[in-house]
Amino acid sequence: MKVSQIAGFLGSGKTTALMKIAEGLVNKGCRIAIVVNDVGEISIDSKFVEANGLEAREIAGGCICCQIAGSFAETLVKLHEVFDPQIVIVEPSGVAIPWGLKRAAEYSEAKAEMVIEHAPVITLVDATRIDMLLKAVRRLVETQIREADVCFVNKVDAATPEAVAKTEEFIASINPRAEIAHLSSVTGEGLDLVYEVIVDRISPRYDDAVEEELLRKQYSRRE
Ligand SMILES: Nc1nc2c(ncn2[C@@H]2O[C@H](COP(=O)(O)OP(=O)(O)O)[C@@H](O)[C@H]2O)c(=O)[nH]1
Ligand SMILES: [Mg+2]
Repeated sequence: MKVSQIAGFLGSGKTTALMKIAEGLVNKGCRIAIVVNDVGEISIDSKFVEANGLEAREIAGGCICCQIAGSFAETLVKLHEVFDPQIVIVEPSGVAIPWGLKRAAEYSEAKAEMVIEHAPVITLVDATRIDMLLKAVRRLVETQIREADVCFVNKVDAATPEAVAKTEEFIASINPRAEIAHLSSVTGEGLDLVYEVIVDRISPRYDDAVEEELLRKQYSRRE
């Protein structure tokens, strides 16, 4: 089972993008599950399904959407047993750290006969609020960018070219190895790349040494 995480600060457009991505992948024939913090946020025609303690909504066309029940690993095990998705797309809480979530996902292997694979970690950065992000929650956004494989400058339909450029520069300064692209859930720009990243690419498994290095970088920078 492949786990794909879409990180980003609160309000950066994760839920909106996730729904578009799930719809697009379902149309391509993928069996998808979505895990979010709050199913109530999602307004979509759906019917509730409850199985094995997993409270979920089935969204038209073979996509299930659920809230984390118990631990994240337990939720993955239940999804595997109940729905057997090829790809689980996760919207972590706005303050989650991507590498920690990788490890949490791998814990599920001890609880069921399954192997977890990771899609590249995607981080969305809201270009329309880049000034606020840099001022108010810079450290957190830096961490999400540093741990990303692909960063999307999001809401490019509504941001000024200056804000888009500033967002790109910020991302490149924090994580020079990340691929940077544009995304808009309104116009659909960038969605094809998201599909490719999630379906065709793989990101390394959790590794203590890598996390140590990320932490070292984080805490050796200016205070
Ligand atoms: N203009 C524009 N607005 C967006 C886009 N994606 C999301 N939004 C809006 O941004 C707000 C926060 O989106 P949401 O998906 O709930 O963010 P989350 O907190 O990261 O899940 C909502 O009002 C969305 O309608 C986008 O691509 N363009
Ligand atoms: Mg959300």
